[in-house]
Amino acid sequence: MASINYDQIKEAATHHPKPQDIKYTYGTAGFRMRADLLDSVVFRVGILAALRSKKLDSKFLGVMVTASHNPERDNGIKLVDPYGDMLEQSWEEYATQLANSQTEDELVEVIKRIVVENNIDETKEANVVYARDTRPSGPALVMALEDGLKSVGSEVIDFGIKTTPQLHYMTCCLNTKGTEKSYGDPSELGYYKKLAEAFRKAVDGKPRISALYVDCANGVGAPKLSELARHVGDDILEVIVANDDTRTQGKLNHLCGADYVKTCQRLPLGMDIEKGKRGASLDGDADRIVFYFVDEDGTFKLLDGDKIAALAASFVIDLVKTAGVEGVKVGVVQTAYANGSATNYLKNVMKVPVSCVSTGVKHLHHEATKYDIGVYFEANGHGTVLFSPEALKTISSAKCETAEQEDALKRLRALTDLINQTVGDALSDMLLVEAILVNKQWTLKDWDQAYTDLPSRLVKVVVSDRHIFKGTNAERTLIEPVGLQEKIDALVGKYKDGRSFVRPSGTEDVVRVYAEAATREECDELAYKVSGLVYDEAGGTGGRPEE
Ligand code: G16
Repeated sequence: MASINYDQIKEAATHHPKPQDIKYTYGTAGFRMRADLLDSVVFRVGILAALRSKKLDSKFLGVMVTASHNPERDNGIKLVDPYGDMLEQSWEEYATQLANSQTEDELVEVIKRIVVENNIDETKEANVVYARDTRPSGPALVMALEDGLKSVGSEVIDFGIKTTPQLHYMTCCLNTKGTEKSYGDPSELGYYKKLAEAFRKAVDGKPRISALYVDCANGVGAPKLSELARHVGDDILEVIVANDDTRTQGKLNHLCGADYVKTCQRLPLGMDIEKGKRGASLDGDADRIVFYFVDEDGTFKLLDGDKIAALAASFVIDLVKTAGVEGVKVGVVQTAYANGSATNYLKNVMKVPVSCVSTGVKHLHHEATKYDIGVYFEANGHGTVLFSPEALKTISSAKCETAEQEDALKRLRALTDLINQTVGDALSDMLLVEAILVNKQWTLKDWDQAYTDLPSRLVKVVVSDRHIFKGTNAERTLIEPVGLQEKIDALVGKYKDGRSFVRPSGTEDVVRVYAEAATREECDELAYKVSGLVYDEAGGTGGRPEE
C-alpha cells in the first residue's frame, strides 16, 4: 500500500471543519455530545482508527457511533481495540488532540506526530469495522467517518445498525478468526447462534421460568433482542419486548431505559408490569441492563448491576467448587457507585475479594483481568464476567469423577460462551441472569433476598464548568475545588451509614452527586445538601437541585 497521502487528508478535512470555540474531550466512553457538533470529530476519529490499525499490524479496529443512554439529540463515537476491549488509554490523548486541531495544517501535524511517536509503517494496510445505533443523526455521522477512513485509504466493513457489544464481538471475531483464540463467527447471526446455543446448554434439563418483560428504551436493543429470542426459542425463554419504537423521533431513552430506571428508581414509561411480574430495562445501545419487579405491597424493587454481580459471582463460585476446579479464584470489581450493602455482602458474607476503580468500563475491565474469574459490574448495570486464559484452560481440560461434577462443569463451560467477554453486553447479561435464575428456580424476589440495599440517590447538577471537579481515590475524594471535600465530609458525618461523593460525568455535561444513608429520608436530605454545595461552589446554572 502507498504511504499516507497528506494532501488527500487536507482536502477531505475541508469538508469537515472543526467548529470554533469548542474543546472536545475523549471521556468515559469516547466523544459524546450534541450530534450537530460531532461531524469534524467523527471524521478525525476515522483517521485515528486507521492509524491504530496500521500500528497494530493491520488488525481490525472497531468504531461505534452511539450515545448510549444520552438523550436522542446527542451522539457519540468510541474506538474498540482488536480484541474487543476499549481503546488503549494512551491513545485517548491522540483522539483528543486530533479532535481539537483547528486547521487542516494542524490536523496533518498531529497525524504526523502520531506516526512518528508510534513508529507507524504508513504503507501497512488499515482495516476498520464500524456500526451505529438507531439515532437519527447516525447516517450523516457515518458518512463523515467514512470520509475520514477513505482519506487514509483504509479498508472498511460497514456493520450497519448494531448494539455496541455486537460491534465489540465482531471486532474480536474478525481478529481471532482462524486462530486458536477464535472468538466466534464474525457475523450477527454468529453472535445469536453462539449465545443461544450456550444458553440452552446452561439451562439444560431445568424447567422454564415465567416471562421476562424487557424495556428496550426504544433503541437498537429492541430488534436485536427479538432476533436473539427467536434463536433461543420460547420453549426455554419467554421474552416480551416493550418500548421497541425505534422510528418515532424523540422516544429513544425518553422516560425509559436502564439509566432512567436506575436513576429515578421507578418503572419506565410503557412498562406497566403487574405485581410479581418480572421486568428488565436495556439502555439505548444495549450494553447495560437492570432488572426489577413490583412487590406485593406495591414497592418498586430494583435489581441493579451490584445485584447482578453478587448473583453471578455466587453462582460461578458454586459451580467452580462443585466442578472441583477450586484453584480458580473469583474476584469482583466495582466503582464508588456500588451500594455499601453490596460491597459489605461481597466482602464480609461471601468473602470474595473486591476492588474499587474509577467509573468507566475501561477501568473495570482492566482490573477484572487481574483475577482468574473477574466479575465486574457498575451499579448502573454495565458489566460482564471475564475468564482468564488460564482459567479457561483449567475449565476446558478438567476431568470429573461424579455426575454432579460433570453437570457443574458442563454449565460452567456453557457460561464461558454465554458471557460476552469482550465488554458488558445487556443481551448476554440478560441470558446469564436468566440462566442462573432457571438453574436456581428463583423469582426476582428470591434473588433480591441476598442483601438489602441502603437507600441511595443520584443527582445531576448542571454547572458552568464541570471540569473544575477533580477527584482521586477511585473518584471517592475530591481534590478540587479545594475545600469542598471537607464540607462534604462534615455533612456525611451527620448521617447514619452516610456516604457521598461528587464527580464530573464523562458522558453528559453535568456533575454527578451520589449519596446513601440508613433511611430514605436521610439519604435524600444528604444527596440534596451535597448537591446544593456543588451548585453554590461551582456556579450552578440549571436551577438549584431540590428534593
Ligand atoms: C458509559 C460508560 C459507563 C459509565 C457511564 C456513565 O455508559 O461506558 O462505564 O458508567 O457512561 O458515565 P459518566 O458517569 O462518566 O457519565 P454508556 O452506557 O452511556 O455508554
